[in-house]
Amino acid sequence: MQTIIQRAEFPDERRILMVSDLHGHASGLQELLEKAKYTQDDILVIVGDYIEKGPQNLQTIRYVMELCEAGTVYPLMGNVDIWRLRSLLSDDPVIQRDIVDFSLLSRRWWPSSLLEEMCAECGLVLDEAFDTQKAFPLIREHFASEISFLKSLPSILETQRMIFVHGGIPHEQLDELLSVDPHSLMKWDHFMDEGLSFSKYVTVGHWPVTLYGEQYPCYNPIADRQRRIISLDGGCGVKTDGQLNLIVLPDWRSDEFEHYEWTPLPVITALDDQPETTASGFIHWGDHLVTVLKNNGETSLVLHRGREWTVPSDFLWETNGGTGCNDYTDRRLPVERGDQMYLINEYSFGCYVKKDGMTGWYMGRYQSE
Ligand SMILES: [Mn+2]
Repeated sequence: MQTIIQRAEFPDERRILMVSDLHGHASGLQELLEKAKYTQDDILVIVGDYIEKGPQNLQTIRYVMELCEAGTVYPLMGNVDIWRLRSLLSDDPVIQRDIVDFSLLSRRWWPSSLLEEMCAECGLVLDEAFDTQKAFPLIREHFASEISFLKSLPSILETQRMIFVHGGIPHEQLDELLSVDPHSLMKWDHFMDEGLSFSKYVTVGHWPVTLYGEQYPCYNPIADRQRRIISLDGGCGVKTDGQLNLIVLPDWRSDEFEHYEWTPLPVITALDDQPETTASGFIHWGDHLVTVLKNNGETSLVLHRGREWTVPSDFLWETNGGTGCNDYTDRRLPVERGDQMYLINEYSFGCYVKKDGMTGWYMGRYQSE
């Protein structure tokens, strides 16, 4: 598969909605579009990664296909999408096996996977003995329209004032990118840390924005207006406290936008005020290895970068490299009685919650919605 550049002109006075990294959350997208009162007068750009790490993989592809039929929608390809396609379309058993291994392994963390759903729909059994040489021709035939939809997706969309790409671009001479492997434009980790700036707004997904934070987890989109980069990925499906982000521009010439979020977490209402406390830091993925000093049951005392932390024991997981800790902050969020929040986890001493896109602690009483 090659880099595909699509060029379009956005008409004046039409809203532009942007979303990325759906990762199998069709109903999340649907709820977001309802929140934003999406109509067929709007333009919708979906910056890639439709599948895996969520419960509704086939449904998400089909929902996006329907949206494309009905309105002005620009879907782009993400790194997970191209990775899956390369497996499904390959005749090499080793490359084919990639999707099988992922799907079997992903049962440990996620409710479903694309291959799992494809097999269920075709009456195939997905297990260690799965024979890709036999099954793939069936799958390619049964899901011909979904596969050809994914195959058709461009790597880059360029408009008058904006460029959209799942991971990132090194510069704006886009035609020079026609010869690079499109996967490198889709899987560009830490894109905002490259120090690049652009003349058109470059909107990306892929890298959960919370990983750019230094003090505490925050999942709201980042808009760097000086360097002209907008980063959208709220880590939905990847992080327990992640969210789907939708940005709405009133018109393609606008610098300001509205933001909507969606998460499957339950909503609670605070019954007490709580003053904010400063975070003493942020343990996050990529720098998540800790040493367990003491397991006290519900919590554990761990050492991270020379500092002792008390973290809930259910944040800890075993990896090949040692013990990992999920994204964690000790910050207490500023809360006023009556505020609504999402409940991530409840402990005897307080609740780990999310409010206004930020994660932290709330130690007061609450009421469930
Ligand atoms: Mn991605």
